[in-house]
Amino acid sequence: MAKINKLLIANRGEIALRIMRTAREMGIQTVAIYSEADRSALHVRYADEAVCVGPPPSTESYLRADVIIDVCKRLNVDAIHPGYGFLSENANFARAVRQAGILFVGPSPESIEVMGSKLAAKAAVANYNIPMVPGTPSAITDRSEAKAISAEIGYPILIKASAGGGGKGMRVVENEAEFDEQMDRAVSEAQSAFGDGSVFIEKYVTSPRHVEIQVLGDQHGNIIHLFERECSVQRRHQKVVEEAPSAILTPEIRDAMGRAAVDVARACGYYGAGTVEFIVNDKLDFYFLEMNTRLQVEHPVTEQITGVDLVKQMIYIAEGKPLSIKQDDLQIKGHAVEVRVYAEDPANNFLPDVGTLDTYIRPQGNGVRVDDGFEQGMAIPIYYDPMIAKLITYGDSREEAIQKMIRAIDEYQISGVQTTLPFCRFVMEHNAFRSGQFDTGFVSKYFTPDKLTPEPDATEAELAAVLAAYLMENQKPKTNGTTSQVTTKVSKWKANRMG
Ligand code: MV4
Repeated sequence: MAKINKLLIANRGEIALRIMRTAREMGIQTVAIYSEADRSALHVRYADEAVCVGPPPSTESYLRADVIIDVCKRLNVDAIHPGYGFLSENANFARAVRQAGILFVGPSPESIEVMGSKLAAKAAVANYNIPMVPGTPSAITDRSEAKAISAEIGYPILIKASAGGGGKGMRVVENEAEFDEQMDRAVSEAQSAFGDGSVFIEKYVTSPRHVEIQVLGDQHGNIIHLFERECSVQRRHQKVVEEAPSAILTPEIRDAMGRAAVDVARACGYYGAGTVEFIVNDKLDFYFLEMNTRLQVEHPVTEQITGVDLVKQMIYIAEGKPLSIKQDDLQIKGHAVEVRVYAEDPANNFLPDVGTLDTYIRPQGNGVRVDDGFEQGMAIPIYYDPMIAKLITYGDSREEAIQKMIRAIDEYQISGVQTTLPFCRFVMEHNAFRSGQFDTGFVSKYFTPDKLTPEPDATEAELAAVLAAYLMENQKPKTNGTTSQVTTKVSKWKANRMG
């Protein structure tokens, strides 16, 4: 069994820090890589060693597989954690890492490859009785055949790119008259975006919920699931709010989805942390869509409700250890909600608003977790994803987690850039969200910029502070000789501490 003594994190920002924190707890040395835009980033300062791998554009730095592997050889790195995005789902990278004799903290290149193709994934799970949306099992080659199948399953249908993901290369077809035009678009989009024009057809499930199951597999064939995350609050395929558990699943459906997810993982010989994505319709029928072969942005909500450190498990798995957690050991405790804080202006069509964090004060207190990679005074680079932070709250119940979230959002102080915090507050306050009765159409159905409650401006806040100070002053007990004893008497311990 391998022992990882030194880990390189091939990523930046909050996830690089998140991974390094666990590595440090495990006594593992950490190596950061960074681009010229990230010289003073927190992940660079946190690491035991840090190496600049190139200019700001990620194609010249965070995506330079060759440079990163060279750094590993030079610094005697045992393993690479890719985080999410960048090289995390690149089978060729995972293969090159393996060939260089370095451990990849993630699945095998073969699993990444199979799940990277929607059609290969469908083929892989074909023998496992996994519920799938009716459609074509392979790439469309014959249009008249495809039209016949579409007529049979019934319009509307979806044309999806096999190499696609996250909604890219997807086309809704309402009726047969639109078929050819949408087909041409889908194929050319898929060809130019992924270099692979293969597309397939699925019945269009209207207003679905997005529910995903976290799985962990070891290299000995043991696979467990860590329940679901509800990710239906999205805008343009960008998740905004995630929670665990889902407000709508019954224990029976949760169990069935969990078992289906484990089967999906088993079908591709999966090891590491992975996420099996399902859509759920209004009758709570669920269908397998795709598997993400990485640690996901929203993993903290699963950690909060299970008490499992997913990064720690990933590292053990990469070392070849058998899973120490059994399915029956796991239990959902409490409820967690995550909101993504982006440097985007929700009042202006979520336009990225990069700039400097003139004020940056995190919320604190019981049940609040902030995963971020910034400090006050730092600039948000234009080259990367504009996510500033993930704000996660945890409570005994969904209601408590939501109340904590509203409190935490109100405590968060950010100036210098517009953020999605007011939008997240809108979601938390909304009846549809509160009741749990929402789907992937939530944002387009309910949100318009006029729904944002304006944040108190500076003059208002100052006025409030002055007023508060005045009121406090007038509430102080009148001092006299008899009470002075109470305030001046200091214990020996405290006096010593105060030096
Ligand atoms: C679907 C669907 C409806 N019917 N497939 C979008 C992202 C990609 N992972 C799959 N997606 C969808 N596939 C069928 N057969 C609706 C979506 C979809 C969606 C899925 C999850 C979360 C948000 C979504 C937003 C729009 C469409």
